[in-house]
Amino acid sequence: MTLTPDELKADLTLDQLKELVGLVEYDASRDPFPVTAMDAVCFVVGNATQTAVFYQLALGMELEAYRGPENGVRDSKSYVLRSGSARFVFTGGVSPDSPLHEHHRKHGDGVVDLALEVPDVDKCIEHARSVGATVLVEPHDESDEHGTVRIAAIATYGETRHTLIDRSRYSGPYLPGYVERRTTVVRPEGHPKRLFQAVDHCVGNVELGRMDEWVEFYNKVMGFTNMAEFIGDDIATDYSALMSKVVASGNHRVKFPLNEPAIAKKKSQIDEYLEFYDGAGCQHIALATNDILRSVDLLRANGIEFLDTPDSYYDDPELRSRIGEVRVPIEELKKRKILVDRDEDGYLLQIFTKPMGDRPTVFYEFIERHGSLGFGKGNFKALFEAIEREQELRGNL
Ligand code: TYF
Ligand code: FE
Repeated sequence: MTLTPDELKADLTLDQLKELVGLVEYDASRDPFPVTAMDAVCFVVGNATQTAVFYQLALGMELEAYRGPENGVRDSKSYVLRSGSARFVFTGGVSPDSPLHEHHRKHGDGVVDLALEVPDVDKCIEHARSVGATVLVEPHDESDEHGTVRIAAIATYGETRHTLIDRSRYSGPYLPGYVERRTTVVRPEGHPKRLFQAVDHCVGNVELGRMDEWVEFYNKVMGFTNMAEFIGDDIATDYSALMSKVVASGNHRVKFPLNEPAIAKKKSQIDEYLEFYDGAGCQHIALATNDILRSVDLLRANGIEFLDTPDSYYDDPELRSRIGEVRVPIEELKKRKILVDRDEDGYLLQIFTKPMGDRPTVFYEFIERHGSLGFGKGNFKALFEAIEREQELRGNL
């Protein structure tokens, strides 16, 4: 297992990364579709220029690259932001007839591409095609003065895609066509370098009855394996109103939980997403931090709103005994509404934002892992109750 150039640039060590996102050993030589890491999470938004400033100010990200009319791309503006090894790209339409506006009218702000870094684009595409995947972009080279990238793309759920990128022969700020552009934001003194270090997992919401189809897609096309954590029928009807399975790349560097609505007593939060996103799409992105307390304090001060957790969650003696000792007194978590879960491998701290945009669709999770490779199964009940309280306030329950 080695670090990617992006991870090295973010001065993360392999040990730090293993702790941050929970990596496992595996035999890459038998992988039909080797994946190194997430390359970027790419969004189409209503106003990329303002979104880029918001993510710098509120989420502490650094602007790194840009492409737009000034570089000969008349139709769109794209801003590339980074925090540690996490890269987000925000694109908006410029000309009135840009197809990006059509995408935005339908879905609102959303994720269009979960781009993956792979060592061999052609091998991945050959395998994907042989098992029936839709190839959206054929493998090809793109070059500029910084070198060459090999690029292709396959379709996944909804209008989402996975671009596959081999950037081992490229040293530019992002991709050919982009120019370096640095943040003009001046951080207050004592501000930490970053509020999160890596993407931990990206969750997809798919239509009722289609979760297993998409799990099979990731198994067959991308060689991803199923992780132990899932929400089945039993839990679904009791309180979650959703079913969930998790697929992961060989070493777990890339983890994709998949949700579908369940027919329960209440309208599922997944149905609410599907209605307002107008189809399947990416629901939440979990961002790994090594200091969730500090991150949450700063994010709140920057105006980010989180889901509420009732005091009873922390006062529950069953939770207290199950959790045991964590790195801070439970009171510190209670003050900030941070959730905590423990399993056989260790524990994790996590918190969820409210939806980031106007529609009740995309949100973020912040997660600090201490050995646990899970997703906070012990918190599902408290979490889903909190989500449903918001859903009810919106009149969608
Ligand atoms: O990614 C996960 O599985 C956890 C739990 O709608 C979760 O973050 C699952 C479904 C959901 C919100 C959170
Ligand atoms: Fe999650």
